[in-house]
Amino acid sequence: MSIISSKNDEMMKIKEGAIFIADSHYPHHGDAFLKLLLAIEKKEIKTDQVFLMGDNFDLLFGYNDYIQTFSHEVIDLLQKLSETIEIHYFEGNHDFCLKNIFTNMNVYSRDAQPKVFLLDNKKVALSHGDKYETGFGYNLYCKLLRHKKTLQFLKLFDKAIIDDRMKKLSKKHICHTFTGFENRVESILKHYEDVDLVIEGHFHQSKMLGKYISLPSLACQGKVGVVVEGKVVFKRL
Ligand SMILES: [Mn+2]
Repeated sequence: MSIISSKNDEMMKIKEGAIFIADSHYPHHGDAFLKLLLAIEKKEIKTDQVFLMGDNFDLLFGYNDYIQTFSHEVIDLLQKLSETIEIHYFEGNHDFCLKNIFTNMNVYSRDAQPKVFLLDNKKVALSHGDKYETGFGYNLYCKLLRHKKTLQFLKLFDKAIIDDRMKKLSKKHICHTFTGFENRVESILKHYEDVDLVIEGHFHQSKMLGKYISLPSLACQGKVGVVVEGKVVFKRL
């Protein structure tokens, strides 16, 4: 399996105090994301490494200036923070094609996920969480939608369409308990037999099931993942 092939010494490390921020769905579902980033900027919260695990924006993609106007405060702040802090951006299904917006970060498209990091000597696979067990239709949709030329030329995201999409997203209920989540986790974990830990967002469940960590959604649970003494814990910061 390709994700496992890289040697341990080539892998990037997850640092003590690293913060995992997932599914903030900014700007529609509260401003916890903005507040958290401001606290990091003011060094009220100290960290050297931030993992943005996807869907931190309710809708954001590259090659389109208009979409950035909804979230410019947070985009500016992230660009600034990325000059002094190591930031890894795992694109989600609401935020993608971001390499040109966040040029100082390590940005991982859905195709580049999962990415395996080391936490002490443990192999940890990181991804947004919509990579496996999603079905053919979803995969095709993702491929098309994330294509630069689609975004540029299909006019799928003209101003009126973006306005309509933003309005619909702002009314969407995003915090649900996933019934049968254990079964979904079990099938996801079949893709990860050779890693020690899997960390994903996307599901908004805030649960640890064996070696699977379903991160809290900052919008739903108001928490993030933090590495404390080599372990990921969920915290309200
Ligand atoms: Mn998602």
